Amino acid sequence: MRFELIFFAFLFFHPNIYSQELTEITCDDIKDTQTVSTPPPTFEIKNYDIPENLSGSELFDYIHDITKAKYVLTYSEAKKKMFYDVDNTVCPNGENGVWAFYSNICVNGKYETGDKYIEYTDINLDGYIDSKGMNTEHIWPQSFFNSNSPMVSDLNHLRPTFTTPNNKRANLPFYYVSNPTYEVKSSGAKLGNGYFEPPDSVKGDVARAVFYFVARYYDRSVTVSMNYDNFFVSKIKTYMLWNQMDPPDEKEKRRNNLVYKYQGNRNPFIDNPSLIEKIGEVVWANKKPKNIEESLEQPADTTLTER
Ligand SMILES: [Ca+2]
Repeated sequence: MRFELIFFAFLFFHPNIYSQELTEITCDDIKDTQTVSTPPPTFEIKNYDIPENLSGSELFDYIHDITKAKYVLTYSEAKKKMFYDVDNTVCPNGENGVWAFYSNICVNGKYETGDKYIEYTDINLDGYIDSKGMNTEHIWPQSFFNSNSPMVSDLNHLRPTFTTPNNKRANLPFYYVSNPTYEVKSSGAKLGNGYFEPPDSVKGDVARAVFYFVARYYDRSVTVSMNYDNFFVSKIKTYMLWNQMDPPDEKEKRRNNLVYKYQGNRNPFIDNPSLIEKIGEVVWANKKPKNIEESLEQPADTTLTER
């Protein structure tokens, strides 16, 4: 008893204890947001002011620089923001809900976790009932960057999907599929021939997210155990076409603003899709991620030139 009293008196009157704690919280805030209990900051929603005269490589570099996030959410925070706000809009019945990205189906609700947006019957007509609801799709697959931060939590390339379409897509490149082995009949998403074809409703969204990812992260290790040529370079023309075929709709523009609110960055190709053309196919093909440049120097590696 006496010992406890002395101990609490020590805690109460010892100024160093308090200052030390305060210092630790400040450090954690900078290096690891996961341990901080204070809510993440939010930013006043703004658009980028991109000089009209920029094009090609200069425009690519400019976009690379301006799209750096002002705040990196933890992966768990990012998922909460996505399900509760960023991708939580209005369903056709006028109530809140989340659109399953590859299924083009809206599931009512306002929850922070995907498992609450349950598929009770096979509403997306893919032959499976996703009783575990939705999870988080990384348009640029996590395995290509070892689930590292900041890529893993960057809402610009995250989307809510039913669990089965997400599993089926796995880490496949996006491209047209002619003889599908799996199909989401509610939307037209398909799997086959080593590719995943997103539905027409989000082909442009996929293309703009991929172009954003390359511009933002080409200087990071984002091509681990993958064929960059098959995944991106040989698909640039197709992605450019998808960008034109499926221009940004209100949902995509709204989410772009909300991403800015939470991360302090946005996808400029959603604000102005013509920037993709202005950078140009050749520049997109030549701005290869760092580890690709390194592996290209090894003459034995032939997989990179495979089409
Ligand atoms: Ca289903």
